[in-house]
Amino acid sequence: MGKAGLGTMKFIHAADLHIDSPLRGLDEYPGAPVARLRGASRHALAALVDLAIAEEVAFVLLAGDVYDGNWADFRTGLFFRDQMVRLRRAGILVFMVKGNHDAESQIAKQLPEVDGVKVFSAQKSETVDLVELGVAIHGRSFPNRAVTEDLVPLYPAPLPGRFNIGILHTSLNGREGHDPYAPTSLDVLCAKGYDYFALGHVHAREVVRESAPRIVFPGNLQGRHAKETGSKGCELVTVDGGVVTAADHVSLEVVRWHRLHVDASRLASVTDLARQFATQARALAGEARDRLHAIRVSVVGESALHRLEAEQPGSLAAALQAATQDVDGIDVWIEQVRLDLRSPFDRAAAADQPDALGEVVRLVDAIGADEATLRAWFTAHLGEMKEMPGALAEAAPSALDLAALRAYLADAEASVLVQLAALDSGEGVR
Ligand SMILES: [Mn+2]
Repeated sequence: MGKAGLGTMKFIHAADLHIDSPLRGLDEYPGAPVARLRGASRHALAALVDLAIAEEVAFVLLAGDVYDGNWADFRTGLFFRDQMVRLRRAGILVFMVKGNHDAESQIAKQLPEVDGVKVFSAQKSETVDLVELGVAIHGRSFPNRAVTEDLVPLYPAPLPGRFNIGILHTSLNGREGHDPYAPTSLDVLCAKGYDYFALGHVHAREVVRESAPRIVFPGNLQGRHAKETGSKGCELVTVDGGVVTAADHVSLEVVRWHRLHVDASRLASVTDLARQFATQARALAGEARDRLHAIRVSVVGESALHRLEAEQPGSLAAALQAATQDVDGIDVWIEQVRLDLRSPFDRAAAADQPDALGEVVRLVDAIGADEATLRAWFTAHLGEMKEMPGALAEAAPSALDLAALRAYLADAEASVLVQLAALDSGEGVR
């Protein structure tokens, strides 16, 4: 497998930068660190360039979707160009293809080319032979957004005696949540005779094949929302004698997204909740203390907190917000709080009682008996509700999943039970 006489070199492989991705909906989150979130894709690219210079890599591969779409104005392109100039000054080459988001037809604005930055043609596949490095790089850009054919058979044959790299924007044989562009298969890639496939398009990092050839989706450089969680960055690859001898993910994101579940079943107060959250947030951040941690929190379980929230809506979100004040040395922003709580309550015993409480429980059981009954009831009664939970107000009941409907039903039951309890204790709801 080795190619005798080839020395040691390093390169970087990244994809899906989505620079200046619009991050819609941020305005709906009061207190969101909007500037940090909006600037994150740029700062991550600057960090990539810093890494390339520090590691003295020979070249950087960018496998598509550098841009999210046509630039709102020239500043997006000028920022990227400036980073490319930094690489050129350090003697580092760049090879890139255009993906579906930044396909030739998508980007109307133009800027002058940068020496040392090769953008592969959208009309035909091409090869760049780097004789001194013993590397051949093959690539092709997307001419338009929806490339439906397999591009790999159109890629050139490997050059003998070279470390052959293919840069390709592709959904491979299909990846959940990603449009099926330039589909291909592992067999087709393996049969090509290359040494490394630098893929792009899929935002979650995936080593599709370890070696011969090594095939990798590096994931995006910076997560854009709470569904793109965890460490994001690039691949730093070392090749020695024509063989990959080291290949590591390097974390470059400046905002790291998380989804955090807090089990509230043993929590009885807002202080308990804040302490539990702080412990989990510290564990999530780990050693990555130099960046913003954006967290979507779910508080779940059968808990006394359910009644507390029913009595004083907003208490739990405020407790979590307070907890971020207590987490020293870690920058935490809570993007959203989702509650899926039930009150501890002996429902079976209550259902047997001939009182108002028993009647409520029996009614809720009847409504929730099966999915059809539950959906029919929600559809019939939505119009009568004056104060609907946020998500219910926006969504049609047919679009909500069963778990969500059951959670709303449980919430409704808890609210009624709280009011009944208040009547009992003489604090009647007037
Ligand atoms: Mn893409």
